[in-house]
Amino acid sequence: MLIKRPEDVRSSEITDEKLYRDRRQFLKAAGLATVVSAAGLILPEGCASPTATAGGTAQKGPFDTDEEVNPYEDVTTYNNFYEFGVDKSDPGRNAGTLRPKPWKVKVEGLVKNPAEYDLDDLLSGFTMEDRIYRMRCVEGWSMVIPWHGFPMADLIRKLEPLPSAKYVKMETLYDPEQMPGQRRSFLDWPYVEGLRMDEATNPLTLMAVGVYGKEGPNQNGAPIRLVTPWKYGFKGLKSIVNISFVAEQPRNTWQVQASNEYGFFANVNPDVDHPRWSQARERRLGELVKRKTLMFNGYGEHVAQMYEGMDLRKFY
Ligand SMILES: Nc1nc2c(c(=O)[nH]1)N[C@H]1C(S)=C(S)[C@@H](COP(=O)(O)O)O[C@H]1N2
Ligand SMILES: [Mo]
Repeated sequence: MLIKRPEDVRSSEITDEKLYRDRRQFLKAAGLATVVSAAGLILPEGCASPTATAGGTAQKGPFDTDEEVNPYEDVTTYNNFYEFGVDKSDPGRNAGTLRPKPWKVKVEGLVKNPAEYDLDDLLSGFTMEDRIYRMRCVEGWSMVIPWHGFPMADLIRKLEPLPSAKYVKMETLYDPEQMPGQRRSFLDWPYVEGLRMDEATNPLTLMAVGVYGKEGPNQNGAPIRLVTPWKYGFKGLKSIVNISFVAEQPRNTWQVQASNEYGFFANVNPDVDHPRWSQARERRLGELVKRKTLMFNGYGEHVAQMYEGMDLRKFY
């Protein structure tokens, strides 16, 4: 498969990315644990405490993979975001029409604090972290992405769902003017996804506001998107405008589209094939030889307990 690479990635971004990777490589080679600051600087552990720097720093967390991070160019030019076209290169070229600021998020349903929030207000008080996650798309490709965001559990704690809330349902913006792909109705817009409450509050689950230590870009789901690294990529809905707490399991977009091919849970599982292709292997972007796909994408120690007693062949 050939990957199209548009020429329009700004050189300053490429430089940022190169610096970021080179520092990581250097520190890895030197055998040093790393501390990633909000500004993208990496210092040997011990040189900075979490409160030492303006803007804050975050220690390399227990969830970060040590695998090589994909370049900024991969992360921002090989995307799935059908609201901007179905080719992997479309979102990077077309997502400029999205206006991520100002942004409103409506919170509704079984929750103590329903309201239409200005995103800045909703996020006030949250500390952004950088987390390096392995990501796996149902189509068979994978990437390692440094996300910039905060645990979804923090947001849920702030919103205070009622005990009757069992699931959280989320929706992407519907605005064909900003998202021209929505003028064609091959998907049932807006894109919808959901998580069971324990999944939403799992420490791995992130609300990302950007990649590579800063906000944006649009093609990755600005200004706020979901990241669940043990699930196939389609669970990670982008550009969220609605969060509702519900009692029943919601129908997500791909279930509506093809319920024989896509389930609600979408946990990465090398033993359960997609009806049209195997899920046993994956192609990491930038590599030629395929890798074996890991159960729960390698995150079993953090998430497997949530599915104990469930038949994961039935609940795919
Ligand atoms: N709104 C919306 N969210 C979406 C999609 C989409 O088409 N629309 N594609 C999903 C799929 S299939 C994948 S693999 C990931 C890709 O995220 P990335 O481009 O940031 O790597 O976004 C997911 N979120
Ligand atoms: Mo995907």
